[in-house]
Amino acid sequence: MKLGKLKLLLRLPFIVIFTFIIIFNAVIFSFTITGGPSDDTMVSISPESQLVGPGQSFTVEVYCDPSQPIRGYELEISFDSSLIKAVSVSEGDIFSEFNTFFNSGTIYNSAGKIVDMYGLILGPGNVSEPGTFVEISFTSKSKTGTSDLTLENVGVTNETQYISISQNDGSVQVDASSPEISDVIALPASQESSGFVNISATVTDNIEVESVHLNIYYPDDSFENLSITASKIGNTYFCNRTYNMAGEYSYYIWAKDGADNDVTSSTNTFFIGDTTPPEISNVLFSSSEPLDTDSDFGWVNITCDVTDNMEVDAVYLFISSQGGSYNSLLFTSGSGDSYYYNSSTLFSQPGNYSYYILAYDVANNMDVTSTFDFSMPPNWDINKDGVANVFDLVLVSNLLNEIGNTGWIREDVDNNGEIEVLDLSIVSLYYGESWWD
Ligand SMILES: [Ca+2]
Ligand SMILES: [Ca+2]
Ligand SMILES: [Ca+2]
Ligand SMILES: [Ca+2]
Repeated sequence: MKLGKLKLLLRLPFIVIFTFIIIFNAVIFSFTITGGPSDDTMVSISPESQLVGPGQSFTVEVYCDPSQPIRGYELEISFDSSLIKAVSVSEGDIFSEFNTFFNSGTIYNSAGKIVDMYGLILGPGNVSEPGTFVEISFTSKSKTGTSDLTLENVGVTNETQYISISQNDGSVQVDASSPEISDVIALPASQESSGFVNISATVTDNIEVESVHLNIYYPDDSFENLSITASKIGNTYFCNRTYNMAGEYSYYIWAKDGADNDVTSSTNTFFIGDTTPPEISNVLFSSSEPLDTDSDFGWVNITCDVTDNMEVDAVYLFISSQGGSYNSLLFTSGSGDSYYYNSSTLFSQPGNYSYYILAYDVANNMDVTSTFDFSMPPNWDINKDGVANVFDLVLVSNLLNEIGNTGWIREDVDNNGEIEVLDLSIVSLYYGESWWD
């Protein structure tokens, strides 16, 4: 007996420690499981929640984690019949080591219920490992909403009695609405090669946008599909980058929500290429001195410089005589950036002229100058004041009998190199005439 007592004394600390460990574990265990005391067998909907699209098949399992050996179960489940409908029930794997007696129950879709699902081990045997009681196939309808999946009348037995259980219900969310895409825009819609274009779109969803892609067709018809899901500010998704290939690009946005509902925006375009107009500068007008309507003596020369970031295509001179319509004439390309129009006939008719210069680059961008005026007096209006009168005669008379190069001054009206009475006669022929208008 003494020896027995000693053994008990020696064991006492271990007994105390083990007892403490058991109590401690029980306390911890009871806090880690929600929904019931630690000795409950857990019956749960798995997955606890899921997101599906409209008309989509999905499955739900009724999962069991026994706290003691079990050998039978029964259960019902209810759901929102406006959102989903049950298709079939099949036996789970929890008793797969045994022959079973299983009843898949009865589906009442209008009431949103499946009743009389049960299963048990045929003959002796029990199970302590977790597994599924049943697997239920559902199909979603076309309405958005969340259906609870509620376990009802759940019973689990061992060999002798129903055991205490705790249940975790679940839910399924039906997302029947596709994301919406708006404000699709590329800025600028026309950009220089290698310049930045920011393509953006507002994408929203009733639940959650899962992915947004930018699809681009290049001018050579090559295609690029870029995820822009991560490039967002608020609900605006964007892609700001450069493009080198010149030409027209088309693009659209594609978006998908978490339930695989997708949507495609309309197709828009932007342009990469030369968008900078040419520049006309240094417009200069020179003419024969003196002015002369005779093309053997008179001439005009209009020059300008035209530059472009890419390439100048053509430079035009537009001329209107006496307020009439404009006629276009092509400038000649000179050295470097210079262009000129040189003519002895362009202004050989007396009158008032207006002209301006217009330049195109190869991308059809245009620059135009302001309008310039030029007056070409007839040879008989010596002082170019618009009218032939005695003062013009006096000017010729002042130089009577002087000799020079042909047409060296306006007083040599007939350009024969000598101031003569004949020159006076030509002026007097037009005496009192005005050419100004
Ligand atoms: Ca949605
Ligand atoms: Ca240009
Ligand atoms: Ca005059
Ligand atoms: Ca003369």
